[in-house]
Amino acid sequence: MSRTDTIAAVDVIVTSPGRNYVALKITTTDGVVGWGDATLNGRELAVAAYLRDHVAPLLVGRDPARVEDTWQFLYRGAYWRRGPVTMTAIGAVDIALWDIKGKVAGQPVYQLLGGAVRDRVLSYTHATGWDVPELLDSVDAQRERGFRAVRVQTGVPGLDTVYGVTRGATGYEPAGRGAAPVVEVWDTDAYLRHAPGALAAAREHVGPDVQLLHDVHHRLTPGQAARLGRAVESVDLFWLEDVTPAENQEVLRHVRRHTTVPLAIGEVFNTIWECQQLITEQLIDFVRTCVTHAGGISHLRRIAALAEVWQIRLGPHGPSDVSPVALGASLHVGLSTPNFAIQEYMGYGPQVHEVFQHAWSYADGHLHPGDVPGVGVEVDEALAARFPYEPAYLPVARRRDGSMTDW
Ligand code: KDG
Ligand code: MG
Repeated sequence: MSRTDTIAAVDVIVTSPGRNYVALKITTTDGVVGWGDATLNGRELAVAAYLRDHVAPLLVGRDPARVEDTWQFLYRGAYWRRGPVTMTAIGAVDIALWDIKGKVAGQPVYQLLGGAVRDRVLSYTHATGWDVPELLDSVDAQRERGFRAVRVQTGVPGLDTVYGVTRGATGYEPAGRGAAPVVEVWDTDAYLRHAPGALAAAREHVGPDVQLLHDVHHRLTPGQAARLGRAVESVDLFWLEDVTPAENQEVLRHVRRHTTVPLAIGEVFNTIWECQQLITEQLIDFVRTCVTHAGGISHLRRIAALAEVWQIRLGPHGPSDVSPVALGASLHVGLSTPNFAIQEYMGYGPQVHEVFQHAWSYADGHLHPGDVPGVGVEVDEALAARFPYEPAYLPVARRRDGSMTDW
């Protein structure tokens, strides 16, 4: 890169190869292209507009090498702090600029972050079954694919729809295509009666050597969460995720007082400031912040550094709505960050792999970001254009009495 190299163009690409993604393309005057992920599930177009209308005009003419200064400029310069739309937009720019920096240096991003501290990144995937026998089959199938860590979710007797499970299907995709969200009926008591037994059955089935995880998806009060934690202690979970909505983080103290089950929280957090209390009061064991939604590689590294002081580890969000660009970026952090524990890897449909050509790879329960310069994910723009945006929303949840609850 010449010393006069500047950002020449910033383009936002919205594509739907099976599900919606927003990709950010930054091109320098030397012709180097960096890719970022700006996908915010169910609110994709808000981030696309934020980037197109408010960020792109500010980036043109800037020095692409100034990654941290650009982060500070977009964060402090907006005046309005935090929030998923802003932080996802900043995250996309940050990932794209790290991609450019790596390509200019001829190095994979993890080398610029200090080099590898491990040979590969442990990953977990999803097992899903409407009932326990179906779940156990699904766990077996994921173990055959080499996974040593598996998230287990089942249907709940009496409920027709449950987070993490699709009746009669092997895969699960949370976002539903259509002009409005699907309404799911939720019953916490039915869930609490069923979940401990299903998790115990999974443990009995796999024996001690497989890591099992479970996502409660923000559904419980602190008292219910404490009871569930106690009830599943013998299952020896790797983590129990999002037991409460965690907006009021104080309530996690109650959960901690009653159970030693490892807690993971943070996939909906956007900055270090939402993580701060949970980390410094040791209310969780794993931070789930995602490289896209929490301000990119630069900010995820900051969260990791704070967490390291408190012996808390990272287990970033990685469902299908976190694009292959973001997964690649997360893996560069994973390979180079000592307190990175595990990467969620839900996997993608075949069209996604065609649109997003990636150097990262999966083998034997682990992921590796690859050794090409930059982040290592390129978007096939011509192919992406063949999959236009389709309205899609995450479901909403109502209790049996019709009142809204957390999905
Ligand atoms: O967009 C929301 C989904 O990504 C989320 O529901 C998935 O909770 C999730 C997980 O842990 O993967
Ligand atoms: Mg989750």
